[in-house]
Amino acid sequence: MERKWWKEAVVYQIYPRSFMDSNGDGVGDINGIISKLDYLKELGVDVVWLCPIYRSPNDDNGYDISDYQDIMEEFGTMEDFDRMLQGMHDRGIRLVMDLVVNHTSDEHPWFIESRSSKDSPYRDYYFWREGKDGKEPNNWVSCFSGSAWKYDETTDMYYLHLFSSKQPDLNWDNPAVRKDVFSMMNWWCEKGIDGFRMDVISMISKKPGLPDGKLQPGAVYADPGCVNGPHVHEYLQEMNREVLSHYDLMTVGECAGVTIEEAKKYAGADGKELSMVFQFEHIDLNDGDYGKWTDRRVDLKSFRQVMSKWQTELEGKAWNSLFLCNHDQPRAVSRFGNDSPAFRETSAKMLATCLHMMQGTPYVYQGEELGMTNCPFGSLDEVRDIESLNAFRDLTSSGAIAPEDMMRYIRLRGRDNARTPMQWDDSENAGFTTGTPWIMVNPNYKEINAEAQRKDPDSVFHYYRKLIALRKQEPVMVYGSYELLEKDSERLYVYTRTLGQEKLLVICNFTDQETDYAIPGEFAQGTILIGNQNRESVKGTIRLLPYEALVLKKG
Ligand code: TEU
Ligand code: CA
Repeated sequence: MERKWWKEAVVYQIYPRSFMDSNGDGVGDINGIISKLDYLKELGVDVVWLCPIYRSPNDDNGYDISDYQDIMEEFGTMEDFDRMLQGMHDRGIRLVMDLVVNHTSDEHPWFIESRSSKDSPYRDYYFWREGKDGKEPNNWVSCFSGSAWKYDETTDMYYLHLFSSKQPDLNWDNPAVRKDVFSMMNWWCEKGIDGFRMDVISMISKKPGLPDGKLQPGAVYADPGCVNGPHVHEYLQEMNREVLSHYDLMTVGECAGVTIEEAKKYAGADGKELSMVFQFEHIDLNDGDYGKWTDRRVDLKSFRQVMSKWQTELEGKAWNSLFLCNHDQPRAVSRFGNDSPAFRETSAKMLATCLHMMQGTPYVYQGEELGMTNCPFGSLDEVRDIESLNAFRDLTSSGAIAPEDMMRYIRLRGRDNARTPMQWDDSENAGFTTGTPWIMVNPNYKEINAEAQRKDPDSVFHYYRKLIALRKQEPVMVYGSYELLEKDSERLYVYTRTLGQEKLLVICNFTDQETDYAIPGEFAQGTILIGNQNRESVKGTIRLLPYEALVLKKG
């Protein structure tokens, strides 16, 4: 397998609005990030993926961009950005930027021009269509509820927005759009950034003719079926030729709806498109009748089956990215582990072990390295996320979900769980801001914060540090092949990684029950590489503690 720096790296994701506020306005900013670069260095991460910092009216926290080559005023200036990039590079940390080019803001000059008249040279930068029988041009639903079309009086036509109505979709079938996007990307590369995380890149090629989707019984709008469209690979290969291949970059596509077959194209070892993809199959496992708005839990069997499928099927053909949470997801320990005081730290370490020992590039989302949990939002007034707010409005007004149930689902699945301020210390507002934070601070910051954990060698923080450091010492963690053991266990997730003579055995107890496990003979002389309990040695049959994780290296 070809060695690449981005296969050996660990990525840390920063959501700038919630990371660190330097000037007391309650909003995280670039100078705040600069003040925490030594913290990232201490953790040992190699790459930062920075969520959007571009100029934006903030309808979707920066995923609605009005100028790709300028910085959001609340976050700072381009000079601040340049200092941050330099500060990262000085510490051996690379910077991957969020690239949001499926859509722009409706306040982007291209859209303002496009909207102004049917003859505008920018008209075909977006999707404009006539209404049908006084209604929307087709039945597509927006990812943020309601129709994906918005009527615009100026020209008496509708425009397409797969996300909020302030995020009109760019028309990638127009070569001028591609050319402008590519030149913007080259501009950032010339500045010296090290890669891109590509927002909903699997949706850029729409179905020709924009046909109606298949309506589910009782539904008003249908899934647009816009993922992995007919030209997506052609456009990414063009992007690769025009931009990516000219620099030494790490690229990761956010690919909702990606299948194994598609992933082999997006992230194929031939390097024609991207370095790796984010797939969401394990993330979508606990969806229900109303998508994510449910209290279903993920069960170990389906989780293990999905993860194993991606591990084995991409082996040698494409590259995985490994993540359990991000800025759109609830906190990993709350969702996949157990965030009660008794098990929070142990289960957070177990999940980290299970993930970082797999084949692929691991991602740590800010606060995950502290075992930060979901937030007990009291009422809708405390919710900021457009997705949750729109879904609450639609699903409760139609009577589909009772308001108190919906509030409960938001506490379990809402994106704001990931967006509460980073918990730096036990001072007011968790040390995030001296002002009023833009979103509530999780009240558990006195127990869970970076300062306390940096001092405690047994903390989740130091466990992540150790895992990240191990990756540098153990090529088998990066390049070893994966094999699942104990396929039918109700409690344990056990697998091996093998590279030549090197072999690791990874044992994770996903339950709050003690569980016996017989160590396979070939590991009888094994040593403990890492574990979340203070075991000195292991032999024969061991009794695993609740949420215990243990990695043995063949002797
Ligand atoms: O997310 C795309 C996406 O699929 C999510 O919006 C998803 O529908 C939702 O979060 C699941 O709960 C990307 C960004 O990561 C997200 O923050 C943006 O809101 C979105 O694109 C639009 O740019
Ligand atoms: Ca600020």
